[in-house]
Amino acid sequence: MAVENIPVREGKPNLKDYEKARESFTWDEVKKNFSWSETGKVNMAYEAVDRHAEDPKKKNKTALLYSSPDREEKVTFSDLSQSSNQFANVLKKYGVSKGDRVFLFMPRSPEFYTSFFGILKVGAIAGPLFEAFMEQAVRDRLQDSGASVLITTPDLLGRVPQDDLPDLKKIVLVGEHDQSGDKYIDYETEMNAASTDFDMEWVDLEDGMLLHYTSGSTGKPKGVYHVHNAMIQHYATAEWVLDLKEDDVYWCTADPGWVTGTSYGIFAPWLHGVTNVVRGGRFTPEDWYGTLEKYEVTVWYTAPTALRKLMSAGEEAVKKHALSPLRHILSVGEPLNPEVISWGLDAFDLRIHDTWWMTETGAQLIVNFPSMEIRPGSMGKPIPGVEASIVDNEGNELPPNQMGNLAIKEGWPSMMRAIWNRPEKYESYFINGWYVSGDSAYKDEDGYFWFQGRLDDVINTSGERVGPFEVESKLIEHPAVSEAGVIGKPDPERGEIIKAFITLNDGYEDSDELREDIRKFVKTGLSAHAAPRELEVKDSIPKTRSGKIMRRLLKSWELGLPTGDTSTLEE
Ligand code: 6R9
Repeated sequence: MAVENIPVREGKPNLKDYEKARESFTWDEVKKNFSWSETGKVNMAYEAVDRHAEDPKKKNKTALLYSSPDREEKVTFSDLSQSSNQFANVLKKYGVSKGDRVFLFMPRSPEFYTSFFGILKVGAIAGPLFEAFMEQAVRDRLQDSGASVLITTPDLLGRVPQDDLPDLKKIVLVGEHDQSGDKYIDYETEMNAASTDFDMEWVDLEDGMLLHYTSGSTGKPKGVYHVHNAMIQHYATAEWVLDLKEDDVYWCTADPGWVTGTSYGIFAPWLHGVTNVVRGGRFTPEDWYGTLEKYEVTVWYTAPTALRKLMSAGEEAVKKHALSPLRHILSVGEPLNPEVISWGLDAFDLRIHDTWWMTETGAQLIVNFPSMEIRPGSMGKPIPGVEASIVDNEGNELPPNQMGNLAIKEGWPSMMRAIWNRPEKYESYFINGWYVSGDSAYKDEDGYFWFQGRLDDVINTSGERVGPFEVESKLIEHPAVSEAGVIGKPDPERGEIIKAFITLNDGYEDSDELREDIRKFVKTGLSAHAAPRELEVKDSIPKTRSGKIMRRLLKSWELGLPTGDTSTLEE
């Protein structure tokens, strides 16, 4: 069923015509909003927190509205400024300095945000990890980054490797515990003893701020490295795309282990001094509608997988709640189904605005502005200061309506500056001055971009990127599994689900119990979202002559599609 284009809505949103604005735009205009444009001294923690804490009109404003099933808290800009100063003092006391990597492996909580800004204040690089990670996933990231300090909770400590991490000097424990020894730092004790004054470590715009690990189709997860300069784009897109204003109550549902949870769950709202809702705990439709209602959320940034779940919870669920303060909804992470947009019109009487970007791009690049007609199924158009195109494999631009590589002209402010430890990997993203995203798309005659799929094999399940290689590696660690090939299989609710094809070692027979045992093994060894929902036992796994698993072929078989070129298939 085709969903009709949705015209611009007059009324509350900012209807500035950004397509016009792009003609004369330069990023220098945005830089004028920051004090560093005059002083040359920069730190994201200053612009997002301390600047508001210094402002008599803003210091007692609620920065963080935190709630989880068993805890509720309001944190002002002044509170957050002081507590992050305290934590910066703790880090400094234990020798953390500029450029060091400090990782966070903990649930969303006020302490998370305090620690996060404490890390930035000493000039260190923050590495947020999903709390769902299992030991191997934590190990890979701590090893590659060479993190010297990890902040975690006693509950999660069991998944922190105790060996093979020579760089890891200290573990900060948030919450009651019975660990002793030099390696452990008690958060509460140290915070109580620490001063609320701290001399900010001023850094350069190009100094490191953040490492986000993300999965590729081969090899270990890669560390995408971002610098303080990214704030220029976080600030601008918060205004243009999120349409944030002084008295908004903003809720970004993303976990800070995902780039959306930092760029838009921390930086974008707080650079503007906007009240930010953070909800911990598991997703339920009732709870999410309840959160929107209770905090009178006005701007909401979420993901298609959540919207699809809300949609399947039915009309009753939404009509029970008073959501009239809500005025703007946005989505990111995977294609936004036209059906969901049309449901949103009924459920909220609002348009849902799709946005496209990646961990590597650091901030939104292709979006639906409030000032644009929405074409359901399209990701929208590039923001001012960004040139996007469709190119062939040599980096030549293709004409409208032709599918190819979605690519961005190098040089936007929030672009990653490196892949940690892997310069050759970083270089491989760029062809002929274009950053090549790995997504395929086309552009229509009017400049709207339409997503087609991932060009590599990375799986996107409920908005989480999962590398098949990671899952395959874990599968073959199971004593029964000989070989494994993993693909993403289209799924109406989750975007894709993980399907694994395996061969068994001698002495093992296919059975429901065995497959369930293997699933559990991946779940506890890697993470719940990486566990295959479907598992099929085969006699062999197709591979190339050089030994690479042909996932493309597995996928074609699974979906009953033509198999394409199989010349490299091993006999
Ligand atoms: C922010 C984020 C990036 C990949 C990207 C693409 C997919 C993101 C999308 C979308 C269709 C959208 N993706 N937004 N696909 N429509 N609006 O998601 O970062 O986790 O690195 O994923 O997600 O495939 O290449 P990340």
